[in-house]
Amino acid sequence: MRVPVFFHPAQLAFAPELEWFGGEAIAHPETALRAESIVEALREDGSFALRAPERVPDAAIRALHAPALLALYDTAAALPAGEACYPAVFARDAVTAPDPSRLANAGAFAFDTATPLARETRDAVRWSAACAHEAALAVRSGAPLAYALSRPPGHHAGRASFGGYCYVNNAALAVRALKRGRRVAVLDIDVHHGNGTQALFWRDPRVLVVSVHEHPDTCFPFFAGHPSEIGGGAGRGANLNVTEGAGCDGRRYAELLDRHALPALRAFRPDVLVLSAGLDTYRLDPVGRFALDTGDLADVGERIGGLGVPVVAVQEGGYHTPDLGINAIALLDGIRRGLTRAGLAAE
Ligand code: OKP
Ligand code: ZN
Repeated sequence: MRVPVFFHPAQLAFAPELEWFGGEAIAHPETALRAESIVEALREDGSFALRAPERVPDAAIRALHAPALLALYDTAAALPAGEACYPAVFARDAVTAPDPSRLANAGAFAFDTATPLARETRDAVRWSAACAHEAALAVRSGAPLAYALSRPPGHHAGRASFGGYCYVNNAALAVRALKRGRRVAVLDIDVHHGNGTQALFWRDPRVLVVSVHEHPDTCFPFFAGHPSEIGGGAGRGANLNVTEGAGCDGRRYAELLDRHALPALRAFRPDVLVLSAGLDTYRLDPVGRFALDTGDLADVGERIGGLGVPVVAVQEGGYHTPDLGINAIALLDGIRRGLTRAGLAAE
């Protein structure tokens, strides 16, 4: 089976230059080149069917995100070329509603200074979301595996919040496209906790969210991702955070999957899995501090495919550009092998 892959060139037009972190400006790790290098590797490989997605319906995005957040992206679309807005004022105790027609109010929606707004942001994130939406539709129509080359990433974006290079929650959009009549589980293997996804399904007992990541005591996003966060209200018990310290290698990671993440997923008996497929657990990643190698990522994929549940893989982080292509292929091939072994004709 050729794995359907969704990507749109308009995702490349947004290219933030800088990230502000801890009072310093660094070159922004979330580059357009990330996606380009994955596209190139998948093309060369030949076992992937690359396509541009259809436009994602506005209603699908509006079901997920607050109107004011989307209005803020519209406001940013009127910025002059080359200008970027970095939120710097975070009015946490404001007594009036933030005004999304004023970029000076962006700090009411942002939770960091790493995630700028520019005129190209809105369209790029819409197409990034469209990839996830379309990959979900492909799996809904029977594909055992589909891959959304989403960029910018999405798992940190909440209903009315953006941050961690994320603006629209692509994986959550895929969940919503699949949810009717199906049990959907999310597995987030990005090295950072998917706080946006966790928040969006916090009270939802019908969507299990599992995230494996570096512990928030030492890693972005710092304020969420602790093992004590298990969901709220009716959703209590439908959220699982599995954490490890910096330096976690492939062996230890496999243990975390086998002992914690996979048993929880199996017990939930999902009809479909949305995989937040971050590649920043890689040993050379400049942002993450885990130590998986390319073979480990293939092994992670095989374990996930071994669940025997169709997978919508949505790209999240991963910043060591030279190896992103081989790592994406390792993960996807691993999933394909695992699915085949589990009896889903994926190869
Ligand atoms: C986004 B995703 C780096 C500081 C951390 C924010 C990290 C966002 C990660 N020097 N900056 O989950 O890959
Ligand atoms: Zn990450």
